[in-house]
Amino acid sequence: MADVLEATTQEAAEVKAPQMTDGFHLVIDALKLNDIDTIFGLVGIPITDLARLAQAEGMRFIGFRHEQHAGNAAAIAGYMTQKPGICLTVSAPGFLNGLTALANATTNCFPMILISGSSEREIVDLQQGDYEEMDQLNAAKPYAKAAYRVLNAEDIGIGVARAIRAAVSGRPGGVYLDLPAKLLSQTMDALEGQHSLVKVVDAAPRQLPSPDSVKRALDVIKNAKRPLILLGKGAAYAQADAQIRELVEKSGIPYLPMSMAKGLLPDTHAQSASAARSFVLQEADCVVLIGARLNWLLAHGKGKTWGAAPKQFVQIDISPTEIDSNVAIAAPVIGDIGSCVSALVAGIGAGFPKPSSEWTGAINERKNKNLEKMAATLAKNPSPMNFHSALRAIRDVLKTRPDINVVNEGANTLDYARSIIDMYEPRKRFDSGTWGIMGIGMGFAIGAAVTSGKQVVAIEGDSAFGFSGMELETICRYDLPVCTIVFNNNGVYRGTDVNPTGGKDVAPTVFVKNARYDKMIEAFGGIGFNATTPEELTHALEEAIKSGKPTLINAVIDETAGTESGRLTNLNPQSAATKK
Ligand code: ADP
Ligand code: TZD
Repeated sequence: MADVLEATTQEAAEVKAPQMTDGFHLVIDALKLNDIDTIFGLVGIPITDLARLAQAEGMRFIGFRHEQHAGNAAAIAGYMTQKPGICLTVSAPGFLNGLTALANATTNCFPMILISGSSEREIVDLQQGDYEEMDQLNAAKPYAKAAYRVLNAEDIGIGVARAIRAAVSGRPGGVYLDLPAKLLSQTMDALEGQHSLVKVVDAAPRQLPSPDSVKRALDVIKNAKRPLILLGKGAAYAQADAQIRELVEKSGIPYLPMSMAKGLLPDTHAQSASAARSFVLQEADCVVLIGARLNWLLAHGKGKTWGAAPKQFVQIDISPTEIDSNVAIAAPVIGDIGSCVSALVAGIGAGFPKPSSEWTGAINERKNKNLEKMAATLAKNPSPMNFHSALRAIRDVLKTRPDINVVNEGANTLDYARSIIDMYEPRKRFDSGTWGIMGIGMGFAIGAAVTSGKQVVAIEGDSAFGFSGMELETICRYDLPVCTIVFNNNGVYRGTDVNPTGGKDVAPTVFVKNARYDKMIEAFGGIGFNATTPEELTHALEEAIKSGKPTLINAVIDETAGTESGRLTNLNPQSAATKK
């Protein structure tokens, strides 16, 4: 094994010549054959040479400082492209660091493959204490859509093909592929090796909905008085943008986008009911869910959020077991979103009833009232800056650049940015998603920048930023056009809590006061800005975007401005208990 571990790329190349190949080459060849051109990862035993070889063979290897962020980059690349993003890690601890991202990808239905080197089976299974020993396959299983191990070089092609198909077909998710060190150095005849590779044909086949289910759905919609369409990130993922627009516009039904579905239709679209969200959720009598789950983000489809009006749900999803997960679904339509939405559109002829002007009028009235209220809040200029005045400045700059990718995490920073920053193009907003996870920031930003080649603006709470802040070095190393804006309010949620004992330790939510996050990026050659007013923030963001360079803006926010847990206060046991 020591020989394997110390093998250099040159040695690996020698093993290959003239008619032999090895596990290292077969893995790279299998990925390339399937049009995978980028690996996000972090090297070490036993996969350093795999990364070297990938680069030597023309793939892009983006090296990170922590595996979780490499995994998040891979996951968001998968979401953006419908091709599984690849994350490569070392054994046990590296694998576990990547596993968080794999689990998050599975939870969010993002296709990715976590490829990990692993220790020798003989030693791991007898628990004899190998270097970085761990039963990785079994550790991955509960958190992955599928998990495979390859033991023989001739099976690498099949292993990679299975992983790709599992990641992208049906409901997308995270797949684990376990590659023991010994496999990588196994040799075999080069020609046989080449023949063992598999080019996956039709990795995510279309799944047509049954005509009965389409008819049932159309009947439910037809009979509704106050219909609503709810677009989730599954709808954005499906890349059925034209069909979805046609459904919305042809039916005339008002719609609400979930956070990552913002921009699927521009947020300024006349039928968007975002500014009247609470009203439409309560008042609608028919809700057409398209690639959105009735999980906690939608209050499980019941309770106060959904009001007293009885509702019928139509749900379009590729996963049949999603149906009736929280409430009864009157009309499930199972299939891929493109096919299902097209089938619905085909059934909406000239005689199909449009929503009444009573319904759309009531929504518009509510929208206008709320927008006016919001405009008044946004127009204020408190000193120090608060979330609203800072986000107003960012909104106005981003309005001029609809092509920019937006990454967003934090508590207040996430909640306010989601509603204040309009999106105009699909798949440009990437955030904490289904788990409400902190730490996706720099990984998603790097993944989005590498995948799109375009500018990214990451709007980050100061706590949220801390989870992945070291990846600023990665951003600088690859000279990526990422502008990170840290909403610095001196702590988690806010910076004003005090230790009730009067002791030396600060309160659990408090950070170092007046930290200068902009100095961090300067350490790696990036450009830092410090902004204390909306005008300074506007100027810094404009400069940052103009430069196309790695930049970070330390946006100084009033430390009293935040609310505990942003808009999720009801999930805190303390506040829940007090409410009872
Ligand atoms: P959001 O958080 O935006 O509400 P979710 O992640 O909860 O969205 O829901 C996404 C849903 O989309 C999942 O139930 C998933 O099965 C579904 N989905 C993903 N891709 C497709 C597709 N191509 N066709 C149909 N459904 C899809
Ligand atoms: N750890 C992880 C991985 N995910 C989490 N969601 C949390 C911890 C808990 N948490 C939140 O839900 S939001 C948040 C934490 C730590 C940070 C909020 O502070 P912030 O944002 O500075 O990022 P605001 O805008 O100041 O509220």
